[in-house]
Amino acid sequence: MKKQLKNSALLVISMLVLSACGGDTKQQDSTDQPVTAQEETTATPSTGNTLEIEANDQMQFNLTELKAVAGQEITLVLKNVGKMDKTVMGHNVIILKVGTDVAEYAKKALAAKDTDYVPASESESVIAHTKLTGGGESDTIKFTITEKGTYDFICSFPGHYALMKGKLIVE
Ligand SMILES: [Cu+2]
Repeated sequence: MKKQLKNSALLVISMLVLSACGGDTKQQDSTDQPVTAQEETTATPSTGNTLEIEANDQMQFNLTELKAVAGQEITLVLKNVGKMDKTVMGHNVIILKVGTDVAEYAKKALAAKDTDYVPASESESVIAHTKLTGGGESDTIKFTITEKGTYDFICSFPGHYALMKGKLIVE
């Protein structure tokens, strides 16, 4: 009889411990959720297929990753938030086909001053590109990518490609 009581007391204690543990993990879950939601909003600041990217006088894009949906028209806005003239600190966005040798493309672009550093000989490698912008200017382009994949984008102004590059992820 005494033994039985002891056993049931142990059972109650172990159940309490178990439920306390369950409560703990639930609490952890609810605190984790807002954090992951925040991460998602910072990773994909653009909604739908309208993408906006900024370029500045420090030779930087504000984003290194853009996300879009395959098969739907993409609107890409390049905002040059700098102040310098396009002859000294010009910026563009060139989206390249998968398999393009990006370094080689940038090299060819160096010699294409007459066409704003978009080499005509390499047009087969280009999906879309903005015009060359100077400080305070912007350009909007529209294009569609039907194949899902990860596409390189760069600014082809001489010397910029090393810093000004990123990935367009099409899903
Ligand atoms: Cu640039």
